[in-house]
Amino acid sequence: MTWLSNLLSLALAGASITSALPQPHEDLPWNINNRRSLFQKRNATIPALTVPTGLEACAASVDPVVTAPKENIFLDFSNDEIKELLKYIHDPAQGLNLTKYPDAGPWDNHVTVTEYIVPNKTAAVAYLDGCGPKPDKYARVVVSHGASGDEPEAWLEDYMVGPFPISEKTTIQPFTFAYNKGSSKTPDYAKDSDAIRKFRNDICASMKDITIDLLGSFIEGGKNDTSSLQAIDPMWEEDGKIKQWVQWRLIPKIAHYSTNTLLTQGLFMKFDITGRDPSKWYLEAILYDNKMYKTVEEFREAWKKPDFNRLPKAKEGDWATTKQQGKPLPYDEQPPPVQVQKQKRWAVDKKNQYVQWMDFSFYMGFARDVGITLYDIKYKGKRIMYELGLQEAIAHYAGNDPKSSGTAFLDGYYGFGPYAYELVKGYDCPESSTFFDTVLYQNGETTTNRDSICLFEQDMGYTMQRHTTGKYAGVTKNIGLVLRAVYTIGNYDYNFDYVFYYDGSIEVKVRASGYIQSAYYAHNEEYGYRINEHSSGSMHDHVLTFKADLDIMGTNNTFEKTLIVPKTVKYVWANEERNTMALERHEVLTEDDGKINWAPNGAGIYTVINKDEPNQWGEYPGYRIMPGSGTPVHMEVVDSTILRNSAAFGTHHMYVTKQKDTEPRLAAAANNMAPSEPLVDFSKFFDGESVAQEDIVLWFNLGMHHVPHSGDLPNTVMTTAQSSVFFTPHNYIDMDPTRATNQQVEVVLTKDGKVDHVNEFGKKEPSCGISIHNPDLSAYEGAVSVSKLDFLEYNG
Ligand SMILES: *[C@@H]1O[C@H](CO)[C@@H](O)[C@H](O)[C@H]1NC(C)=O
Ligand SMILES: *[C@@H]1O[C@H](CO)[C@@H](O)[C@H](O)[C@H]1NC(C)=O
Ligand SMILES: *[C@@H]1O[C@H](CO)[C@@H](O)[C@H](O)[C@H]1NC(C)=O
Ligand SMILES: *[C@@H]1O[C@H](CO)[C@@H](O)[C@H](O)[C@H]1NC(C)=O
Ligand SMILES: *[C@@H]1O[C@H](CO)[C@@H](O)[C@H](O)[C@H]1NC(C)=O
Ligand SMILES: [Cu+2]
Repeated sequence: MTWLSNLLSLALAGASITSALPQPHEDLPWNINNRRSLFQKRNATIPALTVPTGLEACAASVDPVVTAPKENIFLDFSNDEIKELLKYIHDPAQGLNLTKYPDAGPWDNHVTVTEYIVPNKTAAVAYLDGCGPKPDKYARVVVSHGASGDEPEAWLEDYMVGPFPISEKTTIQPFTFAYNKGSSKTPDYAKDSDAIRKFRNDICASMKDITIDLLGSFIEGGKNDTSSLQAIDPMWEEDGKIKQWVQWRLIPKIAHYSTNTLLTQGLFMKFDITGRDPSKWYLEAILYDNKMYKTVEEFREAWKKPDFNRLPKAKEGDWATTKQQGKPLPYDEQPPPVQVQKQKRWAVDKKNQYVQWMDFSFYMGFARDVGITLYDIKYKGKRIMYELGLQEAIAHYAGNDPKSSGTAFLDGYYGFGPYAYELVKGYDCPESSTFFDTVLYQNGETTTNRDSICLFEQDMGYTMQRHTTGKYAGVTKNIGLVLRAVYTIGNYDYNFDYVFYYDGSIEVKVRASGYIQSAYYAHNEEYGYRINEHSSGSMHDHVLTFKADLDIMGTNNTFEKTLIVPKTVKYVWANEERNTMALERHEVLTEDDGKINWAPNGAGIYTVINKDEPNQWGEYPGYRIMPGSGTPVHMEVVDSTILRNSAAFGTHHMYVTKQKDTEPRLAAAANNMAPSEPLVDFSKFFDGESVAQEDIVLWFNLGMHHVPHSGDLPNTVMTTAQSSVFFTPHNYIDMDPTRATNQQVEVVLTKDGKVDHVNEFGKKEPSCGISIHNPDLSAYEGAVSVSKLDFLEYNG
């Protein structure tokens, strides 16, 4: 028997252990070795617990279902529609001159993203509210153009294809309505990445003797390479030329751990890779120990001199792996509390990805660039938000070296959607969650991530409300509904939660984990803590921008700032002035005042209200946005030299603009390729329009100033790497809506302090036991990609 082999019987509510019945359990492949050796080392024994009386195993329960009031018009295409689309655009008659993705080289055109275009709000709302037809379906198709040999650069171009299904009415047009650049074309510097890699590798190979001496590693471009090059991101433009700085990094060797971002080395190289002709590319500089060399020869001359200063070599080690290590913790091998739930209390329409919980309902959408978006969020039957979701995520680094100083990821370029991997049951989400698959289409393939979104109820771990006197004790549980996805973009893992509460609040929360992108320590003292022999923590800002299109009792809304200000007042009843405080109400009237920072000292209330619908006391009903966990941040870098015109949403904590069908998103994936000339420049959203009693959109930032310390090794931990805001009803309902819940108790006392009676408010008793065990993860799978280009094979 191992400690894994417990079959515990748990009461249904509150997860309190009522019995434990040891049972043999199949060995699980995933953690048994570590855990069992720990167990054996400590010679712990599990006391045999007795079977309780009166609790029977739960019968299978039926999950609540609901039928979405309308078909979900925010869902991506089906497999069949994507096949139809691919076939249509690959048809030579359409003139796109496409080569099937797997066969396409850098000098061919091929399709990258094929994605459903979410309908315009105007059309969508008319449909949802029952006064309009189902909106026409259109696709966004991104083509990587490499075939036109006389162009100076390869380029990406977005097209709008529709309506669907394909008919004579279907056209292919440039997709420009949502791009305020006025064009949907962007240079595609990634097109020649193979040639660039070869070009760089050859130069690295020519200095193998030097790198083996200084770094203990080399690059030749073969399987045996012990280092790799990590380039700045995005691409760097200097006087119209394209420059690329790269940093050397050790290739990890220890097991499966992706430790490479911790294995940074102190050698940097700069290449000019302007244009598409590799014979015109050249090495421009080598940087080692903060000294620049123009050529390999110059570097070699310096290296040969006896006084050449050698910096410490980067070394891999267990410190960089996330495996279990360190002294075991007391009693820690015993099973911790786990969350179990027998009867789901939320209803789902799986086909329509529609959810209903307590007084909330919403639809889900899922996109390549931004992952999950929620649509048509209703509370007590009324829409409070038309749309809520991520827009873009910046990770802006700083450093004395050209790699840290040249890196500011715009993660939408890589996309969140493709990296929503299967969630690990019992760890990422309770096993009793409702899981959803996500599907998306790029490069002619369907990628399915099974069980990559989870939905579950949770005891929030603190009470929603309570009060005690000598006469009674009244306490209400705080149960929330959590919608969760985790996106692992390269080295970093972002956990996104949308949490719904009994009091009508919605929390939007991001937590981060994964490997930091470290810097080589030398000369970086001002840009991070030294966290081991060769690494600096490399300071950076995470700024994740969201869109919240609130509609409070209709679309005519106003953003109000109510400041709490010190004030000196002479009251009629007082003899002298007194220093006190008061409220100061400001309405944001135009977009000119639409860039907003949280007031210092938290002395501000920020609400979206409807002035046409005052309540019985003359106050305007609204939803308030307020900071939750973490410190609210915007980008600390001003006018980023890296991001140029692509980060106008990082300058403040939040923004208010007028809703427009032409401004559905504040960024575009390809902005990363041309930061000075982005497809969408958010600053252009501000053109002085009225936002007083108009359909307004709130864009807000979550994030953190991340200055990694030794505790970020090997991975950042989520306790402190988190940030959230709440949206909460504000004069929106007459009283606290949590009073309606059954999940409260009232202990009423007699005059002499004895229990007179206990009010249970119609709660059901736990009536059966649930077995708990460590989750069986043997069926866990990564992303599964299936080609949708089969038809091209038949066509030859
Ligand atoms: C655990 O048990 C083994 C075998 O009974 C014994 O040799 C060993 O000393 C024990 N270890 C501890 C830490 O008690
Ligand atoms: C179509 O693309 C191929 C490369 O895939 C290229 O050789 C050819 O010139 C292109 N045709 C036209 C008309 O642009
Ligand atoms: C959405 O609205 C814009 C602006 O009115 C229009 O150009 C575009 O065609 C509409 N999109 C769809 C999918 O109908
Ligand atoms: C890699 O190293 C092995 C063993 O030293 C050698 O046989 C092989 O040729 C090397 N491969 C390359 C591509 O250099
Ligand atoms: C919104 O306000 C405008 C005037 O600013 C008015 O014409 C329109 O009818 C209002 N819409 C609603 C839904 O009340
Ligand atoms: Cu970070």
